Amino acid sequence: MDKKKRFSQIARDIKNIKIQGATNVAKAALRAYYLNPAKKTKTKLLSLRPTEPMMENVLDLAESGIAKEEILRHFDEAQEKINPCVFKLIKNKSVIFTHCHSTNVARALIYAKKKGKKFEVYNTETRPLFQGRKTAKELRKAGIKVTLFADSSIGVALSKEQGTKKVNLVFLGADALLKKGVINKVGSEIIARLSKQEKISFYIVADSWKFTKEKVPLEQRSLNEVWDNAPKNIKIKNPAFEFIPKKYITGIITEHGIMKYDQFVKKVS
Ligand code: RUB
Repeated sequence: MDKKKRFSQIARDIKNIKIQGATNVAKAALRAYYLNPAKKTKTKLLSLRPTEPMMENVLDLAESGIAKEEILRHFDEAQEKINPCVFKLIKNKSVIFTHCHSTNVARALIYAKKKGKKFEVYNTETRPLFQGRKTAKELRKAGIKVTLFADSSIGVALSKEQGTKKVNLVFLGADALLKKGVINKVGSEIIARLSKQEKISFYIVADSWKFTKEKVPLEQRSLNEVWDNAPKNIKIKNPAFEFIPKKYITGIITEHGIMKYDQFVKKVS
């Protein structure tokens, strides 16, 4: 495949969420950028997922002349530092709740399992694109016990109702780390609020390169994802992300360690 075709393929896969999650999007965008390093390439890539500051941060580095391999190395190095922090927070027999699909969260949980922690995971299917199924399959393949809930069962799953166990920890990924809180998949804010109400520790697990001081737009996605061929007289909204204020966040785990949210902001500002 020539470079032009490879670029279009990656761009399509990012747009259609075949490549999803901040980490995978940033890595794929980097690969695509190096096929034709130019301003217009960068602009095109950034337009595909507007709520992804890590993609912008890595493309800025690429534009400034830093080698691809050097930038790519960061992702694994960050994850290797995140993993033991997540491990430390998990007690044996913990029930851990997560949402959507986050590479940072999934890798850390798989690491904890491999290192002998005994825990199980509750997760949501994450409509309309069902990224939760990807999480469930990945964790199950690693031998982790997983229970999948419809998004509308979040309240049941988090509040020990109808036969569910007490959730001890919530680990969510992030797309953007801002001064006053984080942006992640829709559904995250209600999970954060319920966690506070139920006194469940709520942690963000994320590479610090997702931090930005800029204003981040919230991506609105195609209405067909919610209801393909819906009757024309029904209005549909399909927001992809939402903001979680820092008051709900027990702590943030990045390659800099486990920190209070304000402490993290101070560190990276
Ligand atoms: C994915 C999502 C993930 C973050 C973090 O949304 O909200 O929680 O991107 O991911 P989408 P990671 O499926 O719309 O991209 O930990 O992989 O960087």
